[in-house]
Amino acid sequence: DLHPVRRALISVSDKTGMIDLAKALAGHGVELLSTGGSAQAMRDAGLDVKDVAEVTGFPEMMDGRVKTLHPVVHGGLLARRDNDGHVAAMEEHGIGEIDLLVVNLYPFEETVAKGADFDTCIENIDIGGPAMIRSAAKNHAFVNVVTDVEDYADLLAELDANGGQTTLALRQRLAQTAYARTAAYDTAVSTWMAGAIGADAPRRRSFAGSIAQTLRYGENPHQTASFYTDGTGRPGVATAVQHQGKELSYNNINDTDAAFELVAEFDPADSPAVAIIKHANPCGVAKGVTLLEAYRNAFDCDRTSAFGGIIAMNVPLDEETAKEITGIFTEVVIAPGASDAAKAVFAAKKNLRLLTTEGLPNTREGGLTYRQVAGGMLVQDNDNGYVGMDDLKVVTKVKPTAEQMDDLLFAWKVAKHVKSNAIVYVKDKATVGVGAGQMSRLDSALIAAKKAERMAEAMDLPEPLTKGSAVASDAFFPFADGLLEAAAAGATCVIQPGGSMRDDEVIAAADEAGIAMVFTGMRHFRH
Ligand code: 93A
Repeated sequence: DLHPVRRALISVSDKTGMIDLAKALAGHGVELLSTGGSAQAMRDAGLDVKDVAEVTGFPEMMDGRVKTLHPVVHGGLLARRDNDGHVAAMEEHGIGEIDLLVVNLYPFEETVAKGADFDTCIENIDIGGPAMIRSAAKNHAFVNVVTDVEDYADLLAELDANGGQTTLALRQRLAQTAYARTAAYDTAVSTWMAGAIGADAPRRRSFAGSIAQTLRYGENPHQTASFYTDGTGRPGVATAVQHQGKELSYNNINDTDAAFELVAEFDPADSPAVAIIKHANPCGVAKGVTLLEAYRNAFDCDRTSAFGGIIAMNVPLDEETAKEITGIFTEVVIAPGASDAAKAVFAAKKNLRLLTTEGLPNTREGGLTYRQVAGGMLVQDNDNGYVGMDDLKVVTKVKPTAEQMDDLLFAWKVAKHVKSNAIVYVKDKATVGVGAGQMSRLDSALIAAKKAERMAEAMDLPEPLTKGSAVASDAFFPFADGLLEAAAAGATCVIQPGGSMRDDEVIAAADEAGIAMVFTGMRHFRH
């Protein structure tokens, strides 16, 4: 199954490594064909190269829209070398075999990411490139198709090892990679277009991703995994710069995302905020006058769980906070920047990963989330729902004070990022108890209160910080029991969506307990 490479067509937008590749091919006696810019660059490097236009007998036309779309090119890529009819057709029409196609496409994804206008994006949709890639990949029994600069080395290694020939195994792998590339490319175009023309979001969209990293393993060591970026350029773990520390793991990436998306709910112009995440749930979130204060208050919510956590902040990391963070073991810190002094503090902690981003994600922005189920996929708008002061409806006799309102809205923002059933107690703009992921809302309320009791003991406080706290519930209380549990833990005000059949009972219970309650009219389930 070895097949020689005698003639190659090179047409690349990203010209990284192209000259070295072309020189090595010439060294194996391979004839080089190429398109405009690629041919020019090769000629400038002193290589002997023939223009595709010379072979087709047609000039590149219509601003390059038509340059390789010709039977002389596609016949040369698609003809089976072991089929007499195909060989006869080649002879009859003067078509020469093309054994190697090297193509990378117009940078459509990068053009979109740069925020280019509609017409510019359209102009950057490559047509001739994907057509050739698909032709060559179909005929991989004879033809090599290289679409990734990373594969140049493998190709050359085979040519060196086999006297200018390649194995079927390599051609198969290259063909599979090629189809993955054209599939991702078309999906990127379709996803962009859905947004550009305002198409109903979850319909007719599919995931467009490029592989960014092959991970050491998945959620568990026996699972393989990789990380894909979607080209949206959203600030976060996918676009962050890693300054130090080991490679991120699957779980690190998942938790870092949860941490940064949560902390981005808090406007840095208002005050610094910190979120500490364990297993995708927050074990402490706080605002502070300084970043250091925010970190300390977040840490005090659950000092035990914070060990080995992931920390996100909404302002650049400073030196004092960096010093404080190094006091315990932390997996990852993500921030919209870090001072040189802060980086210097972290440099001593080799295993601590520091990621910085260009700004914060906009949590109000639209987008899609995907979740696989056996045999299918669930696609929905991301939860960019927002509740402000004006959206709240006071339903109890007692009204929350301005300070309680602040804590209620803070608790509500955190609850949005806690796995359901979520109960979040907050005091003075810091979480003091988080109940996550329980099958009953009552249990979440109990667990959160219990954790607050334990922290009070550990910190020698006279009473748990849930005394006099604000509490948020991500969905309505179906019965009064969950609310009564929160009241028993000391909550004096409640925020919840409302909308239960038994709202009247729940409101009556709140009135009886003398606590204030507001309805948001919006639910924040998160599963
Ligand atoms: O505009 S196209 O869709 N029409 C074509 O016929 C065509 N053939 C190759 N784009 C086409 N290409 C693309 O040109 C290749 O995929 C590659 O990205 C680029 C290389 O152009 P140049 O060699 O002029 O830099």
